[in-house]
Amino acid sequence: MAKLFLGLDSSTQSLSAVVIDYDSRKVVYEKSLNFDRVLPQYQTQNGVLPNPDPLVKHSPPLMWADALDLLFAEMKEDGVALGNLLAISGSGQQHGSVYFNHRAGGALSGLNPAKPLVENLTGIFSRKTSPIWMDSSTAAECAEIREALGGIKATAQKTGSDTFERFTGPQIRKFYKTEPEAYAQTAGIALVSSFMASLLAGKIVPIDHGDGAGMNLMDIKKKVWHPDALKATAPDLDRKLPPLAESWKVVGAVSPYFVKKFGVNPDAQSLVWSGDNPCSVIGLGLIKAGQVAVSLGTSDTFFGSMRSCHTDAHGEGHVFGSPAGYYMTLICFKNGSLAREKIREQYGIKDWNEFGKQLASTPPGNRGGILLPWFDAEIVPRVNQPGIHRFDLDEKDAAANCRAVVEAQMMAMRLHSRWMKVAPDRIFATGGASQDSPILQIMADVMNCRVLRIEVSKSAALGAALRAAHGWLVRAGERPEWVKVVAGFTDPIPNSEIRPNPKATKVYDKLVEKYAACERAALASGNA
Ligand code: XUL
Repeated sequence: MAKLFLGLDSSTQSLSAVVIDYDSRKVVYEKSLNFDRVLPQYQTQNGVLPNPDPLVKHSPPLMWADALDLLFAEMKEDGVALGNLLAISGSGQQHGSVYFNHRAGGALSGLNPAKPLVENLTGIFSRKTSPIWMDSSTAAECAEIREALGGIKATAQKTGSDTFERFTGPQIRKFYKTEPEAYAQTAGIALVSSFMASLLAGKIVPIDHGDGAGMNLMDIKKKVWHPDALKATAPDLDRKLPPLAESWKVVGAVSPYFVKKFGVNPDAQSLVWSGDNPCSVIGLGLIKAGQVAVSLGTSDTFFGSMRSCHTDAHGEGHVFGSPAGYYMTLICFKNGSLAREKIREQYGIKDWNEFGKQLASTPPGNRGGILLPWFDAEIVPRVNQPGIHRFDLDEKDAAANCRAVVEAQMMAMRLHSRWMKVAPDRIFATGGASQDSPILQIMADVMNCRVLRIEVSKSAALGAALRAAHGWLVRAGERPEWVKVVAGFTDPIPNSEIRPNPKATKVYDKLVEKYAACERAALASGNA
């Protein structure tokens, strides 16, 4: 019988499923439900509730539960062999939190398949809506927690990251400060990932080390709740948080609700879920320490796996637990495609092919011309005031400006990933702009590293399915090697390797120092 594993991904805008056939190394089913489209009654826009305050971004947790019911109904209707599933795990948008009252445990263990899931959950929340990762309304709480923990460097050393507005600890503190009664009635706090896992398991389940690290509450080295961080955040937090667990922990059989209602295998094992980025690390095959991927999307993210835990003293990057056992890092550059597109539009360049030709017509190093493309407020480096800065660069020179935007992005990656102390032997490039070889050539030259393209759709859901397979094998007493678990599912595109050009690399070894000085000058000028 085929060994089937299900991976789910509860993201900001949708809930997705990927089913893998482990022995034939194939994805046999994929489906995505868009919240706004299939559940319009929750009135979300791109999965988020409208709010007059632009800094506040919440979503309804009942909508995520409703989507789970719908997705299982669709899988059944589509003929997915749910009765043969061996294990299920999932991935959740990171940082978002769900607040339960004392009725939650009983409701979860007694889920009635004759009723919709949401009806079963009526009256179990002490807070109706969940703040999500897009929320940036907790600047005051970030400052308070950071100060109590001893500043940026100490906060990062203790919890893996400096305090960030979207991280769960500052969000919990804001809830405690603004709604103290509702906070007092909160018996349990879950992340999106552990909330969804609790629905599937029919009980409150642990938070894994991958997603737990995105809270400013977990001791990143010991992987237990950090007493100083709990104290700095809100009272009685140790009683409200679930335990932490390894990402491969099996929490029990799937709830009878899913067995009776949709015909899921009663022996199917339910695992803890993890965050979408830790799951993507697996879904992109980054299982060896030192492996790095760059996703060139709306924003550019640089993430990879790291054997021992180094944190960023400047507080720009994050360290999370990797589901493969070590650590993973994540650096998010907001001005990714956004900045590339703005430059392309500004110079009237019709498409990316043409943009690539402009890059090829200019020399590596751009004759010393530098652009800081902070069209939007930037996360790394922290830039609150958007602005474009040019150094030794003629604004009228279209080709030089095209090269400058890409070189700046790659040099920012090189500079701001130094703290990771990881020298990758190859970088996997994914996301829309990874189709463009001239962009990848600049990446290879600046980073002095081979670049390979990898195209995995739904990398978080695939990562979750692979985690389900791994956890099931561990439970069966096997010692599955991650390299073997991901083999065949996460291979780079054949013949996509781009090698660094040694001459160009030499140019960038020097230019990156000039770039760093330009960043410092722009930040010091107060315009940034
Ligand atoms: C990571 C982060 C986002 C969310 C998106 O820190 O905030 O990538 O996980 O789902």
